[in-house]
Amino acid sequence: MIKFSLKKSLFIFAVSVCLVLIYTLTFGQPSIAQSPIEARVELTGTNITGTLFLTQRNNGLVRIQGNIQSDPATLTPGLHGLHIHSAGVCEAGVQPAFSTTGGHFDPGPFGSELPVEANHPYHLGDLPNLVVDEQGHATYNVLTSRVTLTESPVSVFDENGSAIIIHLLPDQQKANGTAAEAGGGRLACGIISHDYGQEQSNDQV
Ligand SMILES: [Cu+2]
Repeated sequence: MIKFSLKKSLFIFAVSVCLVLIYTLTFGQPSIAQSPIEARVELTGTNITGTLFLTQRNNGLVRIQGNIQSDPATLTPGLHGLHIHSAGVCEAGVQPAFSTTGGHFDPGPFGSELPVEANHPYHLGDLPNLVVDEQGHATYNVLTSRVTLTESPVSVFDENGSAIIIHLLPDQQKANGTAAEAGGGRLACGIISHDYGQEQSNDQV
């Protein structure tokens, strides 16, 4: 009888140890730092302002949406190239303006950011054109599977950050085209920021 109880106690002890071990392995690991799934871009350029909100969905797609206001004499009605560029540094005073953002975001191993025309329109940062109306207003709303906001090999939050650029000309999305055919000069720039802010343009995520 005593022997049986001892066996039983040992069994219960062993089961308890196993349960503690399973619990520790399951819940006790330090959680992997979560990258943000929302981001914001404040675009500025001569007579151009705008805000874009980036939201990563559960399936990994990133929605980029927001509004741009401008003087239509600067940001002319029609199509304008819009891309994610490889560095989060917007400097209007350099020549050419906003060249501090580098080429189009295109991390390796076969990425080619510069010259811009080399891998266009297959850079991960290549996005659909912005459509500007007669008043100089534009609403942008696209989904991309090319980049993430969370930590990944294609995250826009890499070591030097990323920026969004609005170009002078339409992006003709042409392979083996010229830099001008990929949008030409840079009119507005905004750093992709972790700070999503309170306001949202809408909840269409
Ligand atoms: Cu660009």
